[in-house]
Amino acid sequence: MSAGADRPALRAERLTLRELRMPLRSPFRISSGRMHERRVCLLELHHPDGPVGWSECVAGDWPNYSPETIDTAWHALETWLAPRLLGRDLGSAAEAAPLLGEGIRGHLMARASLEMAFWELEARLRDEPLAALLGGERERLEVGISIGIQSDPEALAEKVRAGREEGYRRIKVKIEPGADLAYVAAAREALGPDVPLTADANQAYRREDADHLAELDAYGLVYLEQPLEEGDLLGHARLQARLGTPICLDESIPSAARAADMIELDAGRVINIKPGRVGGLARSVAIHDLCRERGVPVWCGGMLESGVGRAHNVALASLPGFTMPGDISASRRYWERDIVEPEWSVGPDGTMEVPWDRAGLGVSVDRDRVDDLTVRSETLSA
Ligand code: OSB
Ligand code: MG
Repeated sequence: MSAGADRPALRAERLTLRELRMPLRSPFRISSGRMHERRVCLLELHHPDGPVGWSECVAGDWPNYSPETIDTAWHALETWLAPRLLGRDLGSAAEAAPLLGEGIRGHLMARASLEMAFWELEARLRDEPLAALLGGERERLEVGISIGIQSDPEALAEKVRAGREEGYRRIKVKIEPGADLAYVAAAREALGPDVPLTADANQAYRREDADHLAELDAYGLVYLEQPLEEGDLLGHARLQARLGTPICLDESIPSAARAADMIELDAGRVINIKPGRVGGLARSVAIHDLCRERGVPVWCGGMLESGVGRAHNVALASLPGFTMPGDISASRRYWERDIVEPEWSVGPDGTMEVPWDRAGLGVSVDRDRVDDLTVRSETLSA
């Protein structure tokens, strides 16, 4: 698609990077680490005529979920990525991902953040919701929550019950060796047999743990997320053959090609798509399209995003292949106060509205709030 005569070209002259410190309402623990506060990396892409595109880089403080961190992403953006796209006319944001991938290995979260800012900028220039630009259809999304590892099964049961009372359509609990069977049992007991429950190990198990993991079959999980190391597709295939519970891959899937391998090997039967992990929205849509064609359900994951990253996830999750509830919870589950207006909210029926009536993200960025939370910023120019 090329820019129409009445629409300015998709182009950015400057990129502002900001690091915000946002305290989490409660600490979040996964098998490889605990987070008390989120170091949020925000991108603001400036079109020469004034419009801006916002996005968020989901890389963490520490390389425990993936090798990237906010600091490596900042470095990649300023050194290799922004110079490649600033000052350049793009026909559409779909051109960004291939340009950012040429001769660059990895750094998918950094690449994703810049790519996503171009999508938002294009949506603003076209005066269309981001969901429309991506091919979204849903008016409302069914959403779930992800509950970190708790001190004991009783504490988890309490959180699970509270999540359910808020209406969430699916409850996911984090597990690790030593905090698994009894915890999942307590969660299942708290929910009763019919509420969708899942568990996420964030790679904490080894192939030798297959017998142990097979005991999870007793709890009727919708899926078991990322039990083994990210590179171990063969191990996941062997484990899947031993389990009644479907495996869902998260960290293992950076691309549509790897998703195709998963399907061919039967290394997993569900995919958690996180645009940050896979290098952006175009690559997310490619995984979605492949999975849809092959009958593999997908859902949209989360990385404890601020309201800006959440907006991108909401738009993506409105595509028709996202048939399972995502990790897209209300702003107030994470933050005392979010950086967008209105904040993201979830109805008592566990659904979130896709903002079809507003262009771009569908929410506005609260600049005063952003300024208050910013600890460093840098503007890069073409
Ligand atoms: O594996 O899905 C994960 C948070 C940080 C790192 C990894 C993961 C998560 C979550 C949070 O589960 C989901 C959310 O943002 O609500
Ligand atoms: Mg996960």
